[in-house]
Amino acid sequence: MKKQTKSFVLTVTIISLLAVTGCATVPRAAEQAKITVIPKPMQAKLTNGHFTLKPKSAIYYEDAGPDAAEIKAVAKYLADRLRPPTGLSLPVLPLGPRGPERGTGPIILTTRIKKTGLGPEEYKLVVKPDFVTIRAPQPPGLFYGVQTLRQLLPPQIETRKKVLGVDWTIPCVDITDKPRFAWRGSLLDCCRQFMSVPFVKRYIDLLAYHKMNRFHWHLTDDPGWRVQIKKYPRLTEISAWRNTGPGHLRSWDDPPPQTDEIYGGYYTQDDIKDIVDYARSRYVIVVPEIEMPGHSSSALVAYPELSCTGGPFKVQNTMGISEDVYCAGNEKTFEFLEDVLSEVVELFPSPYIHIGGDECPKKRWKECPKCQERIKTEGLKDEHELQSYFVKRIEKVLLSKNRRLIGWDEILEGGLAPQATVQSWRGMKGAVAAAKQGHDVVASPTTHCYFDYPHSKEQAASFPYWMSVLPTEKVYTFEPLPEGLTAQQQRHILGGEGNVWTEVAPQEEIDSRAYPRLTALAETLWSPKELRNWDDFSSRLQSHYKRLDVLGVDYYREK
Ligand code: TNX
Repeated sequence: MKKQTKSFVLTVTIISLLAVTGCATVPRAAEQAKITVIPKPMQAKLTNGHFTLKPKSAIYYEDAGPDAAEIKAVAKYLADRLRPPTGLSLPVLPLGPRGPERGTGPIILTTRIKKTGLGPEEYKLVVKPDFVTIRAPQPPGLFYGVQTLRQLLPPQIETRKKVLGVDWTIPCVDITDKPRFAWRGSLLDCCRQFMSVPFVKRYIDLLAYHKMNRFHWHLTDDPGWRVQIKKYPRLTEISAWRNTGPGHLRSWDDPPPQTDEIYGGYYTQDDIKDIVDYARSRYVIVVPEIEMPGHSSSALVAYPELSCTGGPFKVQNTMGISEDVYCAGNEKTFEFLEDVLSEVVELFPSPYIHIGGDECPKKRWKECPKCQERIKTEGLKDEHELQSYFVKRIEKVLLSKNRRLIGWDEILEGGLAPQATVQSWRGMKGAVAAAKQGHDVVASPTTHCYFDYPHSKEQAASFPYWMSVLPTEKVYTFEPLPEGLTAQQQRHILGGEGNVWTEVAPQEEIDSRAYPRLTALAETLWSPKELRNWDDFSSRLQSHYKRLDVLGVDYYREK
């Protein structure tokens, strides 16, 4: 402990020395720079001078304490990002008690910072002419400091091959930053459209770039089951494939397709482990969604005995909601789901498992003797209470595996499961109701968070009727904390998500649905509310577009 304090003092002394000498340099053009970082940091000011990456620059990481390996990984991640465009292979070195070697133009990643009151994602970034330091109490903060650093460098830093003729210069800044909300997520629907593994990783990379930390992966739905479950091989042999060509799903009242093409795909358990690891190294938690009791008919195609009618069924090849749902009166349904969830929790370390729960038509349950019998024996009032019974049983399974249940706001109907978290999508009513009952909430109302909706009126003409227009400017007004909650209840609002449903958004159209709206959402979830200013944001966005261009993001171009 004593030794650490000593070396801390020494480092600070060296840093201060460097600072004093460095700041004396003559100001240059780089000082005209503005800080255009998205999401906007909590506090940021430009100081004198600029730092330039040099062939001798090195990245130093804190090599002590339980987080040492993770800090080194963040340092290596930074070196890996810088290498292709700059052509510089910056060495990644342990910081050591003496601090960095003089004259190396060091970038220092350190957890030597007074820890009181600092959250795990908080960081301080100081850029001086002779060095850069990112200080954070924990590795996620260091990672976010690195993301900010990327956005301070010239946009060409995102090129994956060597760029000549660019000064790799950073304006001197003093930044203290932390997120407003802990849950900053985005849903990607890989059921209506299958997305490749590299594409999913890139999606996660872009989330992390905007300091988002939850990837909500929609993996099962009527038009396709996408997760390999070893105990039930027919889910990937049969439920993952449907009779359509690629592209937009047709509407339920359009004529049937005149094609014998088969479309689909699934993620093997190895693919999933690979994606989860990839996300973990970017401080993104993958929250899987396994839909029940509705939006589940693809599973019933393979295992019709889990339905009320016994089938037969076909994997749905239209938009819309199937009336065939898991039978709530059949014990086999619960055995199946428990088996599925047992494999799911092995694949996903996420503390939360999303069980869907939305849009479950009650028609089959009303006509099903087994479901009616269940209603009677359990003393339930109606089919809504039967849904609640269903979700509560599943919550018990998840709790026994040390996981928490999250579901769409329909899980409020008929009574919430005791420890459930609610994802509010039909406006913010569900958020208010859940928080008032002492339950945690993730907010993603259709009004501000549905990135499958059209950006403009012109676009709306060719989109499904239920989708209202959602411009980026409106996303930017999203307020996750609803009115009418006490301070205590407000604490239940964990954050929000931007949802990219894909009935009419195949992989090649995802970028232009998600961006730039996701940049606006990221700022509403990260930055202090007092800093919210559309004019300021949209001028930063103009600079940010140059970065997205280099990253190859095919964002929607506002007219
Ligand atoms: C509603 S949001 C759904 C999704 C659709 C989406 C299309 C939610 C819980 N359910 O199944 O894809 O609308 O906008």
